[in-house]
Amino acid sequence: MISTNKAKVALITGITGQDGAYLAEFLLKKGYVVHGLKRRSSLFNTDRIDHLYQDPHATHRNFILHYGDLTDSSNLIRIIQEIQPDEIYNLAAQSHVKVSFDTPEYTANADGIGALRILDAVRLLGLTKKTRIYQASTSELYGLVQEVPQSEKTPFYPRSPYAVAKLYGYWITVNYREAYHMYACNGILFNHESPVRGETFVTRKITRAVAKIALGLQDKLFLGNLSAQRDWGHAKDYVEAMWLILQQEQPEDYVIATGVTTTVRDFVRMAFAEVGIEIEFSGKDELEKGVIIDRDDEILNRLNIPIEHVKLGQTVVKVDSQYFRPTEVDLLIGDPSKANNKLGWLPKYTLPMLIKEMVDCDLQLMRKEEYLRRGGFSILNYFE
Ligand code: NDP
Ligand code: GDR
Repeated sequence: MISTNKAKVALITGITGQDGAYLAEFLLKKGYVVHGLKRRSSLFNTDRIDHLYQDPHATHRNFILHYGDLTDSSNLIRIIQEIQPDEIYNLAAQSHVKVSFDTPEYTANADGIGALRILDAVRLLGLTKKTRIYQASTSELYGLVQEVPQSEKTPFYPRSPYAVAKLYGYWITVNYREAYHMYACNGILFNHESPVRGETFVTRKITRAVAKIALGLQDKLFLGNLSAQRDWGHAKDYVEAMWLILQQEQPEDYVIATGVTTTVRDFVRMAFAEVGIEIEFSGKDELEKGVIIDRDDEILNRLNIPIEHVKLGQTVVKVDSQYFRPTEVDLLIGDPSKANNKLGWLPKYTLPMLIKEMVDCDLQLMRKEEYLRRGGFSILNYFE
């Protein structure tokens, strides 16, 4: 049986993703009954939410998962009808910008039409007065720089199939709000990261590599455009903003950002500095590389990192053009004034705090890998 003590009911699409996991935890703490939409996959894909899992045979549950997909209208309609949610957070998406160039049609279907399917399900089910909808819009909408910092008034110029699909999601949300008087809002969120960020996004790719290089498990980190600038915040702060957006009297769209921008190159420097390694970059474009020029023995000792893993003069970062995008977004820096003033939202994390948390967690994770490797357990060959 599902709890019915008048707790608010939320549906989160994309619950197995980074933001879905943080938001589920946040809403559960607020006393919500949380339903999540989960895709069927050939392997378990619930690592980020396993700590929230509740026995499906238990009498009272406030965390319930449903199989579903944003490309499947009938399934969405059935789940929404069954749950009758007070709030829907539409976070599900093919969210990788580079991958969207390889799978543009699928990305349009899931990220663009997916948003329409949610909105239209609520409309068709007669829930427009009851159900509030949050649409996960993105700073990628700004794309080619029109002005900085970017605010709710800055014109959009999307630069990838992902961003174009999200542009549709943005405008269909505005349109349904105006046409059917729905409480439907866009959060235009700038990049936000965490220790559970997907491993192929640049921040996590960097923090994982820093941990592996420090522990002698990897030699080099290959990256694409080091000059891209991003406004990076922490996912934990950003899911609170999502919730606040749905608690206002009037439905409106909000930019959520820190207002500080940093290059990928500086993120790399800061992440290595966390483990006591100083990097210097030299060369240009595809020939740019990062070399270890100094080390801080005190930090290395404190973190129990063997000094022999940190060789002065060693190249640890190289550029590989396979990570370049056909069209790039060079500079993102958000103006969160509206969210600060109207929602009272302020991020608690700074970028150094975020990087420290991510590097610390990845060091812990890689130590586990190192331990397994040393014990001969790392490679299980099923196919021998
Ligand atoms: P993730 O990539 O970590 O998570 C995406 C989630 O969507 C996963 O649960 C994934 O499932 C699910 N999903 C993908 N395709 C489908 C589909 N067709 N049907 C149902 N579920 C699907 O993204 P984030 O958590 O980082 O981002 C959440 C949302 O916010 C996304 O919409 C993203 O585009 C947007 N966004 C993110 C920002 C960021 O910096 N993180 C900034 C601005 C916007 P599975 O686990 O099975 O892959
Ligand atoms: P982004 O995030 O494209 O901003 O989209 P990502 O971390 O993928 O890239 C950020 C910047 O880093 C540059 N870069 C690399 N990126 C990746 N992934 N891998 C590399 O090796 C690499 N080297 C350099 C990229 O070119 C880019 O400029 C994220 C996603 O979460 C979207 O879903 C979300 O909408 C936006 O943030 C806001």
